[in-house]
Parts: sequence; structure tokens; C-alpha cells
Amino acid sequence: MIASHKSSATLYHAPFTCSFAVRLAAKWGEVPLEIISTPLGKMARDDFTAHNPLAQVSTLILPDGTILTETSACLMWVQTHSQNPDFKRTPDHADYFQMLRWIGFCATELHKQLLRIVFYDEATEDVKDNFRHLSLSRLELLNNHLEGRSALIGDTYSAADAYLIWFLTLAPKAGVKFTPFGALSAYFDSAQSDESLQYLLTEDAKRRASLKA
Ligand SMILES: N[C@@H](CCC(=O)N[C@@H](CS)C(=O)NCC(=O)O)C(=O)O
Repeated sequence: MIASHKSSATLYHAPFTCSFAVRLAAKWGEVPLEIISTPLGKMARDDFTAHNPLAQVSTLILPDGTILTETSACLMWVQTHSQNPDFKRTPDHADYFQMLRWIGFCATELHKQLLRIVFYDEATEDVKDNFRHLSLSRLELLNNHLEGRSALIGDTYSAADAYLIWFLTLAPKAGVKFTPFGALSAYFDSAQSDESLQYLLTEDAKRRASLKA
């Protein structure tokens, strides 16, 4: 714990990784976040690994100095602390557990089950292909759920949508095409007109370039 009180939380962020979802949710929820860009792996910043010895994003330093890790928990924190009343969800909200459900789904069935395998060196190409194949049943489930819907829960985006939209942004780079799933494709196409998403994609491209420089 850092002995300090700040007005905003600080997010360790690696461009285009899962902490992108936390930033997107924070933009929608008008939650101010101070961003510290860091590479991952051996190049990670020392202050980052001091807070999170696994050197994984998402890692959030809360205003009271406590550390919150796990993208799911960071997303829930952002949603609960939203300044935007339409976005805010606290545990007494009717949608709260559906939001937990879809955040958990994105974390365990999509993010860690696919991207954590495909983008890393530990697995062979055959193993990666097995996981790409496995992801199709997850995408089909999402497709069926999104039929006739514009968001995962209700009519407006929640933190769960931030996680899913981030995943769908990276899915083609992981060798997973979701274009055969009409409702899922339409959901992602419609997300492209979201100004916060476009702003952060452009911003991350700049952050990535400056980390590489
Ligand atoms: N369990 C963590 C880790 C998520 C995760 O795999 N993050 C990736 C980026 S999307 C990462 O930090 N990778 C670096 C590493 O695992 O060494 C969470 O959900 O926040």
C-alpha cells in the first residue's frame, strides 16, 4: 500500500492489452484515471513489478494507495465508481450480477482461454489451433445472446461491453474470425462509431510508438 491519497486512480497500461478495456469503461463512466504506460515481460517498469510481481495488466492503484489487480476487478471498480449515472452499477443494481457474469465470461472463456494461449510462446501451433476452434462455441453463444441486442446487458454499454469490444478488436490478430456470426459482427461494427473507442485506439497507437522509440 502506498501511503497517499490521490483524487484519481492510476492504471498501469500496456497499449492494446486488456487494460484497454479498463480505460474504455473509465471513459464511458467518466472516471478519471492517471495512466502509466509500461511494456510487459522483461522490459516492464520496476515500479510496476513492485506493485504487481507478475507484471501483468490490469493493475490499478486506487486513490487510497491500495493495489487492485485482475482486469475483472478493475472493471468492476470503474463501473461502481462511475460519475455517469447511466453507466454506474453498484451491487444493489438489478443488472449487477449479469454484469459480473459477462465480465467473468470475457475473462475466462475469451481472454485467458484464447488470447493468453495464442499470443504467447508456450503453446505449439497445433495447441493454438485447438483453442481457436474451441473459441467458436463461445462466439456462437455470444452471437445468440446478442441477437436483437445492442449491448450485453440492457440497452447501454457496461464495463462488460468494454471487455468484449477489446477482445473482438484483437480476435482477428489471434487468428479468430467472427464475421460468420452476424449478430456479433453487427455489435462490433456498431461499436466502431463509439467516439471513446476511436479516441483510445488512436491514443494507444501513439503510446505503443513511443514505448518502442
Ligand atoms: N490475471 C490478470 C492478467 C491478465 C493478462 O493476461 N494480462 C496480459 C495482457 S492482456 C499481461 O499482462 N501479460 C503479461 C504477462 O502475463 O506476462 C488480469 O486479468 O488482469
